[in-house]
Amino acid sequence: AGTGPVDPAQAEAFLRLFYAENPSAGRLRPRLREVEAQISRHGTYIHTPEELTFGARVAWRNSNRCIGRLYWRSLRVRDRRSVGTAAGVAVECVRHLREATGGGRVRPTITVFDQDRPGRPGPRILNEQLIRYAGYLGPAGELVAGDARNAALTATARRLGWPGGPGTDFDVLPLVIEAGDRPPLLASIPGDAVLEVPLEHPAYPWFADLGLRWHAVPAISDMCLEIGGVCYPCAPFNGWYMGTEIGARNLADEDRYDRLGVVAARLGLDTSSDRTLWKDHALVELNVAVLHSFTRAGVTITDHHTESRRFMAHLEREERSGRVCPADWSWIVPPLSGALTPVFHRYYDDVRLSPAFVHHPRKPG
Ligand code: HEM
Ligand code: NRG
Repeated sequence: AGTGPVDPAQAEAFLRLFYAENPSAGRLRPRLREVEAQISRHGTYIHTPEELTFGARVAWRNSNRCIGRLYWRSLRVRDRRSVGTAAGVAVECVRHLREATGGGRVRPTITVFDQDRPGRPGPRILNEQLIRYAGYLGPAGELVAGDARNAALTATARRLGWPGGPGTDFDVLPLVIEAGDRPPLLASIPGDAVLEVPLEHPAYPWFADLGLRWHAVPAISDMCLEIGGVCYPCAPFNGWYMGTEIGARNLADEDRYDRLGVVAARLGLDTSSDRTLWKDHALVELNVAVLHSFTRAGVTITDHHTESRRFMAHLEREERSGRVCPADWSWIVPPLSGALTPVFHRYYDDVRLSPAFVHHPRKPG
């Protein structure tokens, strides 16, 4: 991948996989010759729309860290390979969000933009996800508001001319998009393209006063989609959330929103010692609030028990299809009640398969 020439062996391995799993696609040989010719002439080749769709779905199937892979065949693939400008990427990302959000009925979706070519990289989105909350730092580098995880991106956006948001804990950052040799483009996302859920608790009316909320759609935008040696550096994808991602990590981690303390205080828990398990208690109530609020708002979300069972079904189905299902235990096991879920009680084959989503080296800034 990258911006060097495509390795013909990787192209061939992908085409063999494509024709093996898509018997109605016709004959491998002529396509193989065509692709070899394209590579020797241009250093890269162009996937057919069918190859692209299959490649993106299999990249999901091959995501070792993802527990949500049961529905990999249903991924919607938006082929926007003709879009290579930063402004074009911005427009299509907003459309992606609207279509994928579905008014709360979240649809797993990927938009694929222009590919890397030798000496000519495709566009890139610097944001880790399409929707990210700003993290504002004070003079001593301390967090003043928002999500500390996004402090660097917030600073980058400021440097590029973003005036900053209102300064709440949940200001949505603009997209920062690179294409060609131009300086990165800042593109704000219209508010009506960002569905959010204010959090409340089914039993504690005070919970709503904490002012917590989260966005409906997790859309990872900084991973490269690699198919048959071709790298698509700009290919944002989304599914829906598993509640623990928000309740047991984003809002609970000490270097994120760090809210277990306030929740415990409002619950009246004894926080004088770790051994009272006040953190554990607060964590459960926070996760109850996340699942309850998304459900009440009509926004798709899954819980870790359901998703673990689905993943076990996925493993079985993959085995029956004669495939290994690669998985990374440390990412698959949920960060809450791990041993209560079936995915905890076994080991996995953590091999790297292709097509794949890969983290490309982050540029400084
Ligand atoms: C990671 C769930 C859809 C690709 C994860 C993680 C969870 C998850 C819980 C671990 C995240 C973390 O610990 O930070 C789900 C659910 C989905 C879904 C419930 C609902 C449909 C998708 C889709 C794709 C995908 C549609 C791609 C087409 C990935 C990848 C990772 C991942 C590449 C690893 C991200 C990284 O390395 O940072 N998923 N996922 N997932 N998922 Fe999924
Ligand atoms: N933990 C991250 C999101 C990572 C991917 N999770 C998904 N992906 N559910 C967070 O924002 O909390 N997905 O494509 O659905």
